[in-house]
Amino acid sequence: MSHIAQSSFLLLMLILSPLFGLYAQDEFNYDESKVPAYSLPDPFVAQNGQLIRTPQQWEHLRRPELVKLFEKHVYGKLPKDFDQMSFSLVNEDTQAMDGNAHLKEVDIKVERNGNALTMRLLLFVPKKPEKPAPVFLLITHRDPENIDPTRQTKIDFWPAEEIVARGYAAAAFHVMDVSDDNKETFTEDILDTLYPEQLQMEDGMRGLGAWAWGAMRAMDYFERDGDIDAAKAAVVGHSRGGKASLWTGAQDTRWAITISNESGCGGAALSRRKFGETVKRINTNFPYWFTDNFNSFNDNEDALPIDQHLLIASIAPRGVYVASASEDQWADPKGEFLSLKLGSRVHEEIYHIPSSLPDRLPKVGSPIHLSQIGHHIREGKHNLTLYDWERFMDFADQLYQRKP
Ligand code: GTR
Repeated sequence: MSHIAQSSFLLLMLILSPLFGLYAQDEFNYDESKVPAYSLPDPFVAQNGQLIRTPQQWEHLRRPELVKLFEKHVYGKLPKDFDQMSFSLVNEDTQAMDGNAHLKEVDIKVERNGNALTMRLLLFVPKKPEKPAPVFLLITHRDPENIDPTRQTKIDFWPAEEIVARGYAAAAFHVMDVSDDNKETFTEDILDTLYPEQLQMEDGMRGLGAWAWGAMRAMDYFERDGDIDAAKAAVVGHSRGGKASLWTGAQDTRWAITISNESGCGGAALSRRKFGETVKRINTNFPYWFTDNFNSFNDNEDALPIDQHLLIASIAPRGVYVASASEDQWADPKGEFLSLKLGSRVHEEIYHIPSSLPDRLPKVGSPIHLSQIGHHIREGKHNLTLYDWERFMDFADQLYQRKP
């Protein structure tokens, strides 16, 4: 194609692509009356039929078996072995953000069988009001300029200045350091380098699992940094990052708060509702996010031994926040809310943490913050915005009993 023909073709595609996107997404169900009847696996009955009533039974039987079911059928099992892990401060600025923060850029290097993977963690620690500071970690797949360490570019997707102003450390890493968000190149980082055998396994780690692995390595660092209060750490992800964030919090009990922003299918939304994005559609478009076994549930959601409310339940008794957006029907705000409501029954009935959410979907712009359970639906489109972050910080203030 000539340059001119190529650019007019690209222009035409650009103009038409939103329409194609719309038509493609229109084939999916957005009509509540067409949601099929479904029954969900019970959080309180173990696979051997035992009723689960106590924290002991939850922690030693039901929760571990749920995590195993999600490993086997959805996200794959995270490899835990490595030979060495080291942390190096590659850049710092003790006077970042006009002197309000201490910037640390840390390389986390993990070695196994003579190979190494390095991921970059970005961290702004507030100077006030206290140290060690509680922290929010963002798992991001968006343009790296969203987490610009120089702060020449400031985007609400990661409002680091506002986070620091409220006394929280703002941390982030880009998923491409661990596994590219790309069908063709997703193996190029952790999978090819550290754990190639995972690719041969039907329940091996894939993209989302790799990103959760990255979040856990960031936590390994927080535990070693005296400026950070690792017992008050929140993991946050938007959309595909939110799926990874929930999978992180479900497995790794070190996180005080797990936050899902518009994570939808394969995240907070119930798969059996088939509202908006479906299991088949996500496996078709993003085969590299989930383990191969997840394909057997394409158009076959009822056969899943779990649904996403049990991912949220696996986080209990720790904090969980589910955020949706009113125009983001693709991610099924109602399915996300139901998952939170049903999953947080474990907080309430096993741990007696007040978490009874209303029966009906809460109104847009009316956040609910009940000790360990948070929810809101923001007005607007699929995105992570300052409004969302402010609500997450309100929730953390209340949970940690900090003065706003
Ligand atoms: C969409 C995908 C969703 C969600 C979203 C995002 O294309 O269908 O599952 O993850 O991308 O990450 O923004």
